[in-house]
Amino acid sequence: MTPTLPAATGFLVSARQGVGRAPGPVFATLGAHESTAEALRTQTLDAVLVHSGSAEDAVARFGDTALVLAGELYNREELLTLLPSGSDVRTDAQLVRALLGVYDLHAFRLLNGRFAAAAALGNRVLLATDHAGSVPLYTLPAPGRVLAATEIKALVPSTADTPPAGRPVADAPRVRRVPGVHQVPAGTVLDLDVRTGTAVTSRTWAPPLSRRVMSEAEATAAVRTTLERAVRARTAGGTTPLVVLSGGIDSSGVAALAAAHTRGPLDTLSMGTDTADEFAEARVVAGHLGSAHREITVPTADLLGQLPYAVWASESVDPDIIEYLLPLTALYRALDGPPRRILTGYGADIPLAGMHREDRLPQLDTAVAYDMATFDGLNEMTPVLSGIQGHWSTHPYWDRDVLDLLVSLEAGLKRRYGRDKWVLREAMSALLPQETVNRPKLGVHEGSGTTSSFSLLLMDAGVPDADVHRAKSLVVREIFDRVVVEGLDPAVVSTTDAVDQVAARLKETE
Ligand code: IOT
Ligand code: MG
Repeated sequence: MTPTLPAATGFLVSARQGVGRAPGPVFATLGAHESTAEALRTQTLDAVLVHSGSAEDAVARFGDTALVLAGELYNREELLTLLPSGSDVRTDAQLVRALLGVYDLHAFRLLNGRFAAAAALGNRVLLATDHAGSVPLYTLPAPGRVLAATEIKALVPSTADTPPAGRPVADAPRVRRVPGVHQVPAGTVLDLDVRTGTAVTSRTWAPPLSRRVMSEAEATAAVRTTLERAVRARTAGGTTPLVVLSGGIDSSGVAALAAAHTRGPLDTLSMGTDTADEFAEARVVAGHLGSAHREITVPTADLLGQLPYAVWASESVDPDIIEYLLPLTALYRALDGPPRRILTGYGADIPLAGMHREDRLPQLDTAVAYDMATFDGLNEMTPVLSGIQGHWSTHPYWDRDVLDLLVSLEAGLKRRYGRDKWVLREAMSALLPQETVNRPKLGVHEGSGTTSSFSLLLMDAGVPDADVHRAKSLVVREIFDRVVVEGLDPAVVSTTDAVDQVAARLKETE
């Protein structure tokens, strides 16, 4: 049974040996805060959970082990078969805790989910991400005290609370301008000793490097079945999901599969701006599926004004990623009302090389290999994006099983008969109108006019054409320093001020 939201959508934990105080919780994720303290034999685990009503379900305690989990699992049933029958396991946190008892940190190799976890056992602290690092996790480890949180801003020291000197963590990248803070990589467990603050890193997942040869029929059937299972795992239960629908094959495929698992009509939502939209294409799909469909139009000036919210939520400094996330941020912020479970088509273009508009197979597979080797740390899948409005998002194409399958298909199945994402289009062709199945790719940054209007804003401020991309990067960093490092409210940070500053700085250095 999948509730609307997971038990917790974020956390700040402090594991320590002696006495001390945990820092005050600062999150962009909206929700009630609940504090818990678990006193173990040799350490205390303090946690602040962001939750929507059942915080206790996100904590599991047994003997000398305590675990907190933000997010959810998608392979509960198969995991339960690994435990003795009659095991007292009701929540995902209890399930992971029980698996830790059997497999220790190797339990994390078994999970298909969207989560970040922190566990205290003996003198150890385990910090774990899902295979994709889709719920970002950060740590500030020091001798005697390990801090960890799902948002960087929760680990930025306030002036009242001078941090202990952080320990370097091998293989975990440092966070820009926040001393001592590291990001836990995707598909990784950090095994820290709370006495010394030192960490040993174990990878629990890696993108497939090999490619599988399959017949057309075999490949399309596998894609259909695996994706169907991923959508079902994300929609089981009583709540009607909301699919954010562009009318492209990725989100339309998710919507079609979700409609099949939803009692009553599915909810779908599209956004556009005053300069561009894909409303007509999305309407075709909504009409075909009989969904309760809504359209939201965001004026372009408003859209660009929300850049500080996109950076605040994603804590990403990659300008291309921010351009994909900005229209989605605006969409989620406009989604008033009770918390929703949101399904997206995000991420399909990465294993299928949909962004590359590439006809040649060697180049296509180079793009897949490159993108799978570089996604970590970009935070494009973060749940905080919709979390700032109290919603929970999940991305079926980055389900562990779907991703493993899509990445590993030989390139000729991804590009075939002159069509991009062929195997996905073919797998979905019975469920969608032919015009949707055949529609060429249009990125969200293009369909909403985000890329061009952001460029225009910079050029109007005097940035020469050739410097626009670099200027975007500087603007995003400038905003990151305000809303993440300094902790300013995004409502008081202005995109145009950041643009003007960057334009002036570029002029000086000419
Ligand atoms: P795109 O594939 O256009 O959009 C991602 C998802 O956002 C869609 O599947 C849909 O669920 C939602 N969406 C997009 N446009 C709208 C809209 N107008 N209204 C409502 N919902 C919408 C960028 C991209 O092209 O997004 N994302 C790529 C890959 C990123 C590259 N990252 C990387 N190399 N690490 C993707 O695969 O999604
Ligand atoms: Mg897409």
